[in-house]
Amino acid sequence: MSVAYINIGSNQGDSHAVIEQAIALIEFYSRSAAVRSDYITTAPWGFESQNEFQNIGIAIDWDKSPLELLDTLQRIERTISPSPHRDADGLYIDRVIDIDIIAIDEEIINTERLTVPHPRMHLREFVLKPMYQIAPGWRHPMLAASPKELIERLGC
Ligand code: PH2
Ligand code: MG
Ligand code: MG
Repeated sequence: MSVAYINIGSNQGDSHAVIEQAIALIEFYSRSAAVRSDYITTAPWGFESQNEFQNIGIAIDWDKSPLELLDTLQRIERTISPSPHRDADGLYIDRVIDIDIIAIDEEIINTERLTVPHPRMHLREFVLKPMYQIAPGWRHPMLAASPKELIERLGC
């Protein structure tokens, strides 16, 4: 059994409602009750848009493989909203729902489909602050730092 740390974001539509729907589906498929952070509201990171994001961090128990978790989360994303997350040039665009694996215990995974810990987690306030709430004792296995230390390094 591992603990999976997941971040869910939305900056289009009824963001809180779709995020709650995503959490309910994740709880159903993981047969686990999510530990959840507060919602955090931030400006879009890495692209221009007037629509602020709502993000939340959750922790769940997961007893299958990391790739089965990725498949499950991608299926939930498509169930909630089939619209793409990037434009034709590969740039970020507004999205109804985005569900990202941030970490699985303190494992390091580097495969074509999945990189864990999430490669940009240490650059993102909307990932680090929820992570600090749900997993203050977790340590980044490559950066050797807790969520609080990563928040301090980022200066947010
Ligand atoms: N997700 C992105 C790009 N930018 N910005 C915020 N504030 N929140 C996000 O979840 C987010 C983002 C790519 O997935
Ligand atoms: Mg994302
Ligand atoms: Mg994503």
